[in-house]
Amino acid sequence: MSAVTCRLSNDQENKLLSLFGHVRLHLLYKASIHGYTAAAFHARCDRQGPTVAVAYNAAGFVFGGYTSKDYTQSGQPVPDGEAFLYSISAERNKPLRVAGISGQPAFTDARTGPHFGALEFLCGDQPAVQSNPGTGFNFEAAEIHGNDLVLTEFEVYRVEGLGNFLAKPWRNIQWTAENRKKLMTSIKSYKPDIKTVTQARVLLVGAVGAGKSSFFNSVNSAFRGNMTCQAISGTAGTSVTSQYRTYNIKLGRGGETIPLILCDTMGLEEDADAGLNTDDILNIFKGHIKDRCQFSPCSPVLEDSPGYKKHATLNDKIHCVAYVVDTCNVSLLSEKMLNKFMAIRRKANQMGIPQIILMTKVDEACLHVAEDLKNVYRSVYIHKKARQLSESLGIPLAYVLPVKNYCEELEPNLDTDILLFMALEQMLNYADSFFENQVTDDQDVGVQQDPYRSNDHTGRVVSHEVV
Ligand SMILES: Nc1nc2c(ncn2[C@@H]2O[C@H](COP(=O)(O)OP(=O)(O)O)[C@@H](O)[C@H]2O)c(=O)[nH]1
Ligand SMILES: [Mg+2]
Repeated sequence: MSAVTCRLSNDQENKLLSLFGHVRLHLLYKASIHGYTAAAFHARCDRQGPTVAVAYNAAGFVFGGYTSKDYTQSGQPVPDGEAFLYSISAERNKPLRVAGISGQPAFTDARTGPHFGALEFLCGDQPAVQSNPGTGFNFEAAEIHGNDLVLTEFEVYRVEGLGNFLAKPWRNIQWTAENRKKLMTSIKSYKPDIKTVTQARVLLVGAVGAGKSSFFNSVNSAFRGNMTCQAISGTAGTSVTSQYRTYNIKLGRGGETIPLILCDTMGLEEDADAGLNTDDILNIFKGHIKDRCQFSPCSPVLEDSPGYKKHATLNDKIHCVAYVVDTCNVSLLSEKMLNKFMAIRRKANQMGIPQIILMTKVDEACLHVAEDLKNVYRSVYIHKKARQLSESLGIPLAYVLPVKNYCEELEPNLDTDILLFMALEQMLNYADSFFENQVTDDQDVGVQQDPYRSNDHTGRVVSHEVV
């Protein structure tokens, strides 16, 4: 028997697919082959999961209904918030999509053809549709089917791969040039809440190869508008970075710096005597480690070492910690590595330093994100990894920020910049919480607030949960 082919033209199929995102359509039933009967439809379409019915008429309309629920012939009305009716025509660039009337069932799961209230297909086992706008769905009949209720074909497809995407993104991002500009301006104009502090200092902590150095390079590139590679990044198994580096980010070549310093450490490694030492971390937090100080995994930097800064001010302290984790490795984080993170977390908590998670390499972790970075907050996989990380480190999901670093690109691009800038903006918000705590602490011990307050407070409002 020859294979049953679908009737959809390429243009119609693309328009239909655009209603779902990243899915495949699998033809289950074709009335001209299997029969224009409810029995033939149910024989092929019951218990198939999400399906879309596709009707064709001589007026050139392709229209129908989607439901995420099974057909089972239960005789019951079925509520389905995801169900919709649609119509595609050559004149419209975009398909028309009609959502269900709130509180009304999406369809009746009877022994009839697909029965979406307002549209009932295969009525009386005939190639016909009954149209009752206002029952379950509201629409202009002429817009949906051009008032031609005779079907020239009727098909039902299983909608596959919906699980790869969330119904709603877990963060709403404006992927626009305006938003990029807004974020950039907000970061550039940031002023710490304390007069004596000029820049917020953010420490990047994470395993070797997590993407710490690349994050700085990427942010720097995003601000400059061309690719930079000031921090050495690479794929060597053990830490490529063995120096403590504090990086200023410049607005263009030779331009002014933004009010945020990224501090890049040697990577954490599993073994107790390898990678960044936790004693060194404490000194970094307190502002005692100078730029370019050489670390050694076996011996922490001592007070008389040349890289040690005895008199550290609030300016030198770390104001926010970002744990950098490779999204592909979230499930592979060993207990030893988690213990190292937790030891650092305890110290940061004691010092009241806000902490966030940077999830890097989202492009490597999920194919849909590799295809289009805008899928980052819609990918089920990325969401799962973010939740997993949030649980293992005990940091709320709101503090998890997915990013993609620049690695192969020759020029910055809008979507990548937006994610990078969003991460920076959050870092600044959380650094503000640190400054606010300093002021409160000082007030608690009777120090006047005024000398510490910046005259030019940005009025940023943050909800910082004490971790
Ligand atoms: N595809 C992809 N590769 C990345 C990303 N971030 C870093 N890398 C690569 O991962 C490797 C390690 O990065 P690096 O910044 O040196 O890690 P570090 O040890 O934490 O400083 C480098 O080869 C980078 O090019 C990312 O977001 N996406
Ligand atoms: Mg590095």
